[in-house]
Amino acid sequence: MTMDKQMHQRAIDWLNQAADLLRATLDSPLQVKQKQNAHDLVTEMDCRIEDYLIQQIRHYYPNHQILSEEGQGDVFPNTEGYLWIIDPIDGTLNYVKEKNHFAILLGIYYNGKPVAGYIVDVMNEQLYYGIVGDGVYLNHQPLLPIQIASLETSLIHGNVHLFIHNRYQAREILNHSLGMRHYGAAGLDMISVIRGEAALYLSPRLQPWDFAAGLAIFTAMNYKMTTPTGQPLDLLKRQAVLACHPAVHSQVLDIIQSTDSEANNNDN
Ligand code: 2AM
Ligand code: CA
Ligand code: CA
Ligand code: CA
Repeated sequence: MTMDKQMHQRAIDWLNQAADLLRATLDSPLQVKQKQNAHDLVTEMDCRIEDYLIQQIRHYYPNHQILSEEGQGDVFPNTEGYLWIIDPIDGTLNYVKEKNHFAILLGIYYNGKPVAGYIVDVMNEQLYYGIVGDGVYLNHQPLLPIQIASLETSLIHGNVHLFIHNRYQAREILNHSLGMRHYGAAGLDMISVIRGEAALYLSPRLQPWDFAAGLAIFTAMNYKMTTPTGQPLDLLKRQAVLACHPAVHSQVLDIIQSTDSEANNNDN
């Protein structure tokens, strides 16, 4: 399915409106609630951005399905027809504590296949999008990524716990690289790979709304986003994710599979 131009333009308009609202209200008092633990937060702005985007989609595309983190989308979406996957604020902890390093993520899928992905780096006013069959853009200009030659000459991105517990041979991967960086917002960590600043981003646990936008952009670029054992991602499941430049994907899979411990390596 090729991306409909009007749908693309609308998605961009809505994301820009949502990003404007987040910037304009940045210094207003914020209601913050804990979800499962002290690292897992939701604010009224997560819900307000989600509500705004969903209202627009429902108005213009009442037959499309919506999967969204804070629960205002469809309760049991499936992959039939169009599916919009939304993370209204990716990096809510950063949003609350840093007022920086957070993003709005949107992936558009048709029959389970990526059509387009959008990542707004809100405080840098940067809109990244990838259209499958077309290419990847930063603020509407074609993006020319920094070239990645090998793991040995590259930085990597990953969650600190991965390295503490050495899941997916993370320390071995790190030892092959020049070092590790991490934003704590999956969409922005994926941007580092999209820009060629890092060779890979590895996360032990991402929800569909954390990876759907990035997966569509990666697909548009012919980059690799799989589970750490190289399996395709399931759009409706929480999984471990390896987002990788194609030049290093098979080497990284080999390192991960060289582990003795099956328990450290399962994809869920
Ligand atoms: P969020 O801010 O939208 O929840 C942090 O490393 C990254 O993991 C963020 O993209 C964050 O997205 C996501 N994440 C998913 N589940 C999480 C959880 N239970 N606690 C904290 N971050 C989580
Ligand atoms: Ca969250
Ligand atoms: Ca997220
Ligand atoms: Ca979120």
